[in-house]
Amino acid sequence: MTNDTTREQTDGFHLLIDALKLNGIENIYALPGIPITDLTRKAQAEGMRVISFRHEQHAGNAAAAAGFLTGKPGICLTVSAPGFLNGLTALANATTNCFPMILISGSSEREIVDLQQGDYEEMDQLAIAKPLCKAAFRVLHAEDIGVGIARAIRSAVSGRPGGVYLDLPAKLFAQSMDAEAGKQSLIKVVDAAPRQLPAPDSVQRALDLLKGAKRPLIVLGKGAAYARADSEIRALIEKTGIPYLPMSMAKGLLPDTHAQSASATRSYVLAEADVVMLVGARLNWLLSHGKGKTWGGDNAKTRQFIQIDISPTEMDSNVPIAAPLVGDIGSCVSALVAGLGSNWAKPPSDWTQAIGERKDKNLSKMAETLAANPPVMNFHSALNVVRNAIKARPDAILVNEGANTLDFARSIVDMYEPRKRLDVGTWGIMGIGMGFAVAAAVETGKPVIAVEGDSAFGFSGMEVETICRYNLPVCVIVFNNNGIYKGTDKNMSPQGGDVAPTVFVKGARYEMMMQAFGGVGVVANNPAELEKALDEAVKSGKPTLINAIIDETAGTESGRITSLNPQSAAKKK
Ligand code: FYN
Ligand code: ADP
Ligand code: MG
Repeated sequence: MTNDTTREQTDGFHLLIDALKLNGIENIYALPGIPITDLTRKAQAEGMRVISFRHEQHAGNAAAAAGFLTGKPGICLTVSAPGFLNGLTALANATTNCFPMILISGSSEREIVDLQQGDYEEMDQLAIAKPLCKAAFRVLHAEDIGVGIARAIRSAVSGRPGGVYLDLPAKLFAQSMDAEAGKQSLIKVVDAAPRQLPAPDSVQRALDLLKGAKRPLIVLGKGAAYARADSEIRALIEKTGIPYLPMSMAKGLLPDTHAQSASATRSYVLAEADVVMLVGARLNWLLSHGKGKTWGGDNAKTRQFIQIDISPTEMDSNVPIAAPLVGDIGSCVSALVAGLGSNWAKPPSDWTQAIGERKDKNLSKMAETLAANPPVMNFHSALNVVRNAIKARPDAILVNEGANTLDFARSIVDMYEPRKRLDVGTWGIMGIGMGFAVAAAVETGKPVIAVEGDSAFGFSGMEVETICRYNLPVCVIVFNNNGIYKGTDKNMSPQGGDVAPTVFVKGARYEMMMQAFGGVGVVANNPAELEKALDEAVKSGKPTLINAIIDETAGTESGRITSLNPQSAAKKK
C-alpha cells in the first residue's frame, strides 16, 4: 500500500477479473444479484463473456461442461446462500464426474455469519461446500485474490480434476489497493495440470499382463476423453489389436464404427474377458463394480485388471487391481505403446472372431429395427434421425439425458469424434441438459443437439430463454411420451383422483416454450418431420425446439437400469 493518493487504484472486482483473464479464462456462467451484480457488469466491460442464466444450477452445469470440453476450469458465479446452494448440486456433480470447475459465490460478512447475527442471505458457505468438492478457499483481502484464483485453478485441473469452491465476502469486491501492487499480486499459473509419468516397472507389469491375455479388453472412460490423448489411445488400440468398449462419454474417442469397437456386444465381452485394461474409467455402478453376473459370475474370480488412472487411491476401490498404472493417461498410454515392441502378437483370433460374429449379428438386428417405421414414432425411429444427423455432422455436440431417451440414444447414435457426447455421467443426474447445451455452444461454436426425455427437459427447460437470448445454435429435441418412463401409468387408488405420479399433461406443447422467446418451435409427429426440422435447425443455427411425439407406451421403467429399483432388487433375492 502507498500513501500516494495520486497513484492509480484498483479494487477487488478488477483484481478478480484480471486474475481470471491472466489465466486464459474468457467466459463466466452466472446469475447476477447481491453482491455480485456489479462484478458481472464489470467483467463484461472488461471483455469477458458473461452468460447469464435463469437458475444457478444450470450456470453451474454449464461451467462443468465447459471444464470437460476445454480442460480449463469453467467458472460459475452466484449470489450468496440460496444462489450458492443452487449452484452446489452442479459443483458436487462436477466433482463426482472429475470435471474441473470453480464455483465462485459472493457471501455475507464473516463477523456477522460467525456470530449468527442474521445477515441478508447469511450462511457459512465455505463449511457447507467443503465436503462436496475437491477444495474450498476463502479470500478476505484484495491482495490475496491472485493467490486465491491460482489455488482454485490448480486444485480444479491438477491430478484428478474436480470442482472447487471460492468464497468471496461482499466487502472484498470494494477493497481498493494500488494498481501496480495489485498487478504484481496476480499469478499466471504455470503448468496447471503437470504430466504425471508412470513408473517404468508399473508399465512393464501392465505389459506383461496384457501380453499373457487370451481374451483381453480395453475399457475407455470419460477420463480418457478428458485427457486429450486421442492419438496415443488410438495407437494403443490399433497396435495391440485389442477390442475396446467405450463408456458413454468416451464414445467417439475412436469412431463408434471402428472395427475393434465391442459396444454392440457389451455384455459378452464384459462377461468373457480375462484381462481388462481400464483407461480413465472407474469400476463403479456403471461397470457393476467389476464383479457379479455382468462380469460372468465365476469368471470374475480369475479375471485380472490393469487400471490407468491419475488417482492412486482409485486402485482396489472395488476389486483387486493386478497392475495399477498411475499417471496421466497421455503419458501412461505412450509408455505402453513404446513398450509394445515390433513383434507384439495380436489377441487370439478365436476371441476377436467370437466378438465379431456377435457384433455383426447385433448390428444387423439394430439396422432392421432402425429401418422400421412404425405408425406412431418410437424411440428407435426418432433416434434413427438423430443418428443420421450426427453421421452427417460428426462435429456437432450431442447432449443427452432422460431414462429411455438416454439409454436408447447411447446405443443407437454413433459418435465419430472425441468429446462430442455430454450426458448424465456418473450420477445419472437429470437436469444437465440446457446448461451443458449452452456451454457446448459457447465454448465450441459448433451445432448442439440436445436429446431430452420430456421429464429430463423439465429440470432445465426455462433456460431455453437463455439459449434464445444469446442466439445459440442449439436444437433441443424433446422426446415427448407424456411422462416419466412412459405416459400410460394409472392412479392405483380405488378412489381415483389425480393422475399417476409419473404422468404429465398429455399432448404438452413444448415447442411453444421456444416460440415464446423468439426461437423456432416445431412439432414432429414422424421421422420425416423430425428429419426436416432437425436439418433446418442445424443448417440455420437458430435456437430450435422440436417436440417429438413418441408412442406413450414405448418406454420401460428406468430404461436399462430397472434392476436398480427396489421392487426389482427384492424380486431378484
Ligand atoms: C450397444 N448395443 C448395440 C449397439 N450399441 N447393439 C447394436 N448396435 C449398436 N450400435 C447393445 C449392447 O451390446 C447391449 O446389449 C445393449 O445394446 C445396451 O448397450 P449399452 O447401453 O452400452 O449397455 P448397458 O447394459 O445399458 O450399459 C450399462 C450402463 C448403462 C450401466 C453402463 O446402462 C448406462 O450408462 N446407464 C446410465 C443410466 C442412467 O444414468 N440413467 C439415468 C437415470 S434414469 P447386450 O450386449 O446384449 O447387453 C432413472 O430412472
Ligand atoms: P466413466 O464414467 O466414463 O467410466 P469415470 O468418471 O468413472 O469414467 O472415470 C474417469 C477416471 O479418469 C477417474 O478415475 C479420473 O481420476 C481419471 N482421469 C481423469 N483425467 C485423467 C487424466 N488426465 N489422466 C489419468 N486419469 C484421469
Ligand atoms: Mg418421457
